[in-house]
Amino acid sequence: ENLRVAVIGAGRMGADHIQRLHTRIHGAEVAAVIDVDLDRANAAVAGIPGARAFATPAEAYAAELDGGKVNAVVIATPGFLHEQALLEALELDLPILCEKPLTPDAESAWKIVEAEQKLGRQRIQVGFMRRFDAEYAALGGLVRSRDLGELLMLHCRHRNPDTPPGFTNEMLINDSVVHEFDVIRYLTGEEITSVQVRLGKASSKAPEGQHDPQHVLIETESGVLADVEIFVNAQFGYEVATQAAFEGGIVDIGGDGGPYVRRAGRWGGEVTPSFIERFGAAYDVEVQAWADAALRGGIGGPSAWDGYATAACCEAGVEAQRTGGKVAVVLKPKPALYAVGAEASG
Ligand code: ISE
Repeated sequence: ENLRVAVIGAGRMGADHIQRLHTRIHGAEVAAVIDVDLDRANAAVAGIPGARAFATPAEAYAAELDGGKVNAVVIATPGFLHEQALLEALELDLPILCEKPLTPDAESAWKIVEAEQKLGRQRIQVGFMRRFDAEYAALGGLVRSRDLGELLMLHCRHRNPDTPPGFTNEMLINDSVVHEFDVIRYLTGEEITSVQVRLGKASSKAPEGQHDPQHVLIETESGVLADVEIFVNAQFGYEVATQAAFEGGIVDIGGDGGPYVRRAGRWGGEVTPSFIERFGAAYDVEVQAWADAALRGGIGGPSAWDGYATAACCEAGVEAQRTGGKVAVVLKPKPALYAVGAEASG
């Protein structure tokens, strides 16, 4: 039996996942698309046989669709809307792929962890797709192999061309650096213990209310330091790259690839335009891993615990943005449900 997926939110990420599920993912099909903007939901299901548009998740869950009821959910609404959608889907015991962030703060994320514990099994996979990027996965393997000795430092560059309307100063942390929080935890296998933010010279290209770029300093349990340049109005294009310093060598990942062209007295190549292209292949692997695991009743990647831990980092990061201080990240004890990792964590 296939997964009959309801996709909640038909914005940029939702529309991308809908096409992915429809054209590239095995064992899953788009059964319903939910958006408060029903026109947008209708546009997203056009061309997908049997898929129907709804204005609310409750209507989609109640509907008798071709092949039966919805039996899995992808949540791709803005982060502040995730909590309610997650609780509703957990109530129905559906497998869930939730775009990042799980929720925007630690308290609401913990509520989700508690609801999942009550259910007694892991149903939520969080959309931290970088773990499924071939180069990040290879770097993770290198850390675990100890081939280059201990990992000591990470230098992360996270640059976006510009920001959509409504992108606040806090979202530099909650929506963008949240990926570094997750990937640093993934690479080191450790929790993050503190976050510090320095605001330097600001770009005049940043919209009102945003201080851009920012420099974020992150420390893990064993003392690995990671610095992040978060620069979300960098104009030139999209870049997510990391340099890792080990005891025995230096590793770079995430540089632009593709054809290197020499022509008419000039050399060059194409800059990646956005995260959709940069992480397209990673999203495919991520969603396939989720679908495969969901069909077996599990999750295939980062868990609600990862969503909670990164939410706690974000909260510390936003406080650090405001105060300029070094803010400790304090986590509640990890529940036994999350002691065993996902069957494949990317
Ligand atoms: C966006 O929501 C993403 O998830 C992208 O990966 C990130 O680069 C961007 O900064 C976020 O706004």
